[in-house]
Amino acid sequence: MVDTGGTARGPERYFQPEIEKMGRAELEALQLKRLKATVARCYEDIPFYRNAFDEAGIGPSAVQGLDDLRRLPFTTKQDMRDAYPFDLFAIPVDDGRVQRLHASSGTTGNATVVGYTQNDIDAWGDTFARAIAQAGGDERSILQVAYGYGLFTGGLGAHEGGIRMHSTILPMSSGNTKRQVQMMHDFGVDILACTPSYALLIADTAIEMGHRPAEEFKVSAAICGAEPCSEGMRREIEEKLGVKLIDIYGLSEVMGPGVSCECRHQTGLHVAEDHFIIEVLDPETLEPVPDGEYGEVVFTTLSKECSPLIRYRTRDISRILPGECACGRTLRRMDRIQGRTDDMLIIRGVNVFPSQFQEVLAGFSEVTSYYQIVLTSRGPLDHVTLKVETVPEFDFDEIRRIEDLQRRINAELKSNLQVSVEVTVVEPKSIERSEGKARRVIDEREKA
Ligand code: DLL
Repeated sequence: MVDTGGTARGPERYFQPEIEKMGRAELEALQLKRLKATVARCYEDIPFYRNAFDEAGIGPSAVQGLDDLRRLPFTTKQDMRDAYPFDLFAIPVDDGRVQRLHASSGTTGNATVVGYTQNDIDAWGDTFARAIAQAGGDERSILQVAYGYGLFTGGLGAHEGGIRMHSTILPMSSGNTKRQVQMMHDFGVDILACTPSYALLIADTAIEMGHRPAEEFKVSAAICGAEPCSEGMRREIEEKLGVKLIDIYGLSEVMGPGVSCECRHQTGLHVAEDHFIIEVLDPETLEPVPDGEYGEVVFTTLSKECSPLIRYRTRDISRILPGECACGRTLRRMDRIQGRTDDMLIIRGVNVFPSQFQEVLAGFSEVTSYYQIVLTSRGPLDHVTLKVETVPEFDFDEIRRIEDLQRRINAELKSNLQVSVEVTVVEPKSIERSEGKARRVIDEREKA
């Protein structure tokens, strides 16, 4: 753990400053060296890639510069499903080096399975340890891991970060929320790691239990990811818990939490560019979009031994944020995830992401961050109902106030997103709570 430099607001913390602040030319040289090695290994050891390269008429020596990445074939989630369970491994599973397996939930089709060697686990831990430093933590921190442990990468990814940082880890996993609150309070936890939905539930539960966490608890940061969190929801969690919420991104196919993470300036997520190359592409043409423009995020792994991936199409929508960050890190930043190409709703011809509803709701002090979008069929048309919960102080007995609030939210949605939806405000606690990723969209449309 190294403290270097300093800002008006206290010292900036880094876990691996030699990498996090590496000059661009040196970083790109490191990326190129690792990219060449990854491509060679994929070609040698994974028949899927050898075939894909051969089909594209390129050999492993095709990569001479970072720009040559564009000539390489893509990998999709379907490719990973088709490879179930181990066909995309560069190392045989029984070779003695594959230490751990994680898998996505696989609600539709086969799960995607990813293997980790000890080096893979260490690199993963390093990236989460950077997140701990970015949240202001160090080896003296008590880290409460309230992401689920198991095949989901949240729990064990955060846990590895705690190990690499030498923090004290409280491996709670998700669930048992009152106990989470009690231990957070009694043990003097200073960093919470969980999904934003769960952070909000923990905050609300603490308040219901009679605590004033923002004043009484030692917790000062929350490292939250795995699902979108609007700025309004971020503020609500920050105020209720008295923390700074750092957004962390990752996906099980590529590594798990730590692929990118905000620093305390909260102006975009620094990508772990020593381990991954990020590209942002137009999802239709698959051509790169200029920095600052939104597109589909594509990652190539640079250091993974067991499950390397070339140009993995994440379906997540973001953009590269140009310019330097005040924290001194040179690792480029991606914006917070706007949505996924596959969760976009088309409402009467207008494309919207569920997260855009969240942003509009953030402007209303009468409602909370608990909302749900219900899709139903009305004849040939899709009907959209937005259910949103009011704050406890809202007077539910006054029908006129309810109708007025619904009308105002509806008008705001119309002017911001150009969509017309039925807004229903509901009483506090009527929307299902989540200990992991919240279920925001309920699709009850009749299947044709
Ligand atoms: O959610 C890994 C993770 C765990 C990330 C804990 C951060 C913290 P998956 O279950 O495979 O892995 O889901 C990956 O979740 O493609 C995004 O659509 C979404 N996602 C992940 N992080 C964020 C985030 C984990 N910070 C999918 N903001 C990704 C918005 C996120 N969406």
